[in-house]
Amino acid sequence: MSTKIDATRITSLIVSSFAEDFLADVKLDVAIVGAGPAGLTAARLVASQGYKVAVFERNLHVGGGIWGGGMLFPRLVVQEEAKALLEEVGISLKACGEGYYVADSVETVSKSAAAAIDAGAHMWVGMTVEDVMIDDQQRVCGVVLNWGAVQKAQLHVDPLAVQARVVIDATGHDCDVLRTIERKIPGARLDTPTGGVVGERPMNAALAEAQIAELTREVYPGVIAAGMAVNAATGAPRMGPIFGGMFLSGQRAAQIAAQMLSP
Ligand code: 48H
Repeated sequence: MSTKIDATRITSLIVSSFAEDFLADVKLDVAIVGAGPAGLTAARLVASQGYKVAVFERNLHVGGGIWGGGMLFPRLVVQEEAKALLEEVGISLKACGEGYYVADSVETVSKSAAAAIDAGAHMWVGMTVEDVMIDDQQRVCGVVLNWGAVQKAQLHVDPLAVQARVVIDATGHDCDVLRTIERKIPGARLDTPTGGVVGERPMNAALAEAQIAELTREVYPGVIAAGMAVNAATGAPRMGPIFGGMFLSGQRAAQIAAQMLSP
């Protein structure tokens, strides 16, 4: 039987499928903001434990800073400690000696995203987290969403809200969720050296990579910071295009989320 093409049928399939899937994600165990290496790794590892996970990404594509590699050369370097996290999703690594490995950016994005989806994580692209929801104790209990395009066009459109038991700020250099908390919750104290967003320090790749998994933690009640967002929040140095720490931080964030969710 051949398919009888009907434009209005296509329209209704798109809208009804979107509505059905989005409504299923209105109450989550974990909302992950940002689909870079830290967010995608956390998504895969939390979802694989059976938790209900969705990733919200403001761009129409996932991958964050992976695509650009180092200065637009689409390659990433990872170190020995992170090797297994890439290999377990099927990314081929070129061994370069002394514990260095090189991965292709397109393969890394594609396989990291596919593995997170296969583990059960849902991906919502083109959606910006513009605010958080808080409960009466000022704990973060969800994210407030708008279309990325609405934000870019600076339209006055009110957002929608999604409840989450844990939120992971994986927004990279911006640490957007934590900055929102600092700006909007009077007296909010983040678990950082200053109680607020410190801002990332200049490059020290060795120190940054050594610290990042350990720095990954619940920075505000209900919110874990992962990836570059941790460095920006806590005043740690940047590391340039060595990406192992991003995967390791995503893994640590998934472990912390599972501890927070376990009864
Ligand atoms: C929805 C948002 C929002 C928002 C931002 O930048 P990323 O790749 O982040 P990480 O931490 O996973 O990886 C960092 C790495 O890419 C990097 O930049 C490195 C290693 N830099 C070192 C150096 O020295 O420069 O991904 C973050 C994602 C992006 O896709 C954003 O579009 C997205 O988060 N995002 N999505 N709502 N409010 N803010």
